[in-house]
Amino acid sequence: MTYPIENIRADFPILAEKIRNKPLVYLDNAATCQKPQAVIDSIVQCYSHSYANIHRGVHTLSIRATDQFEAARNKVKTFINAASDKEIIFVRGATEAINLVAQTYGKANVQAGDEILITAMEHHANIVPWQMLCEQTGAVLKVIPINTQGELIAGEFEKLLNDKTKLVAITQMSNALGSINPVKAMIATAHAKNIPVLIDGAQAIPHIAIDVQDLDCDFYVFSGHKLYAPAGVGVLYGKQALLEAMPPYQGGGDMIRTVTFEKSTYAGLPHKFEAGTPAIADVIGLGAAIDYLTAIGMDAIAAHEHELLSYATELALQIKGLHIIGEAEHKGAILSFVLDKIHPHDIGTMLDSLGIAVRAGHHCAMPVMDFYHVPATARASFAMYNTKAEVDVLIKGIRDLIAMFG
Ligand code: C6P
Repeated sequence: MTYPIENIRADFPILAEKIRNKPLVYLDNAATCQKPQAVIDSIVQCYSHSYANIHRGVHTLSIRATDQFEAARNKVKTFINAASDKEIIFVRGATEAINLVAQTYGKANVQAGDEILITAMEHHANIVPWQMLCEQTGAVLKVIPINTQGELIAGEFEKLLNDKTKLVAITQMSNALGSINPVKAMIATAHAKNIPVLIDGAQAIPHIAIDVQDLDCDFYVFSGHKLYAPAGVGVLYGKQALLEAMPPYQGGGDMIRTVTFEKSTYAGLPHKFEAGTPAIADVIGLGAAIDYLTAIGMDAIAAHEHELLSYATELALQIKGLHIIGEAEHKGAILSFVLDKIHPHDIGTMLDSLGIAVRAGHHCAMPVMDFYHVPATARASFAMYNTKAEVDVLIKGIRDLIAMFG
């Protein structure tokens, strides 16, 4: 079946926007992606017909909202093939999910002298929470190095795993480089030494079909807003036995069973980790995004984006003075680059004047910038609704600005 690109584009109202009198070419999808009408409608529907607080009221609206909220949890469970709804914890995003694991699983299991192992291509969200845990416990952060292509150096992971390693926390796909890591094999290697693994799936989830049982990861985190869903909601997947054994993260309403001034007891999973009123409509919106993606098919989306990346890479390589940052053999739809003599921020600003949105900066991955000795990169990141014609506009824009300023 041919990929229904025109229908998909028509589903995203913002793609019809003009930016500076030019058709919008939105290539900042790794930062956050745009929302299909089905997601926007689900939020309008919620606030128009089904909105009330969840898990609390006996009235009809509360029951309706609760049913839709829990239906979204079940959709997430199916989407990533978790074994149970109890393994799906709604949080604000990938960042909160990692902090949750660090401050609950980490505090309960990590002691002075222990090690947490990450990679050199992590986003700050998968570095800083572990540094904070290390400061609190006296544990040590260890880092798997990368080569200049932006791949983990073969053999280094195995060398760094030892009796002191208490957790491995790795990104499935780098936001700064696009590299896709062999996480399934790495999880098996860590498990052979009884070490649990957290996968940061923030970048991978919109591009790759995820099966957490097949990966056998212990924790998997992602944000809704990078998956065509509203911002403010994300998911922590954890294996049930691990989540059961972990202490709660925050205290408050909805996460308790009983409360007296002397002692409180906690609710079961998943509510133990969901203190307070959640982003009800946004969770329902996440469910709608999953329905939308499932109808198109993650494999079809992956194939389309792969084609876009190959096309963009081929054209970018022909531009003199353009250097791609991140040339891993296995890559997701991210093209990070620098230009001779033109600062990435200027690239971003000048492309904006042509209606093209790219991100320019360190991408919350400062250690990656340090490794490549660049202050920043320009980053074009592709989504299910982008086209080769848009890649052509980007490439022409880059060529024009080199001609003007290079
Ligand atoms: N990367 C980017 O432009 P939050 O902010 O919690 O939704 O996601 C954090 C996060 C964690 N891991 C990875 C690999 C990420 O890419 C991100 C977010 C965005 O690259 C915003 S900095």
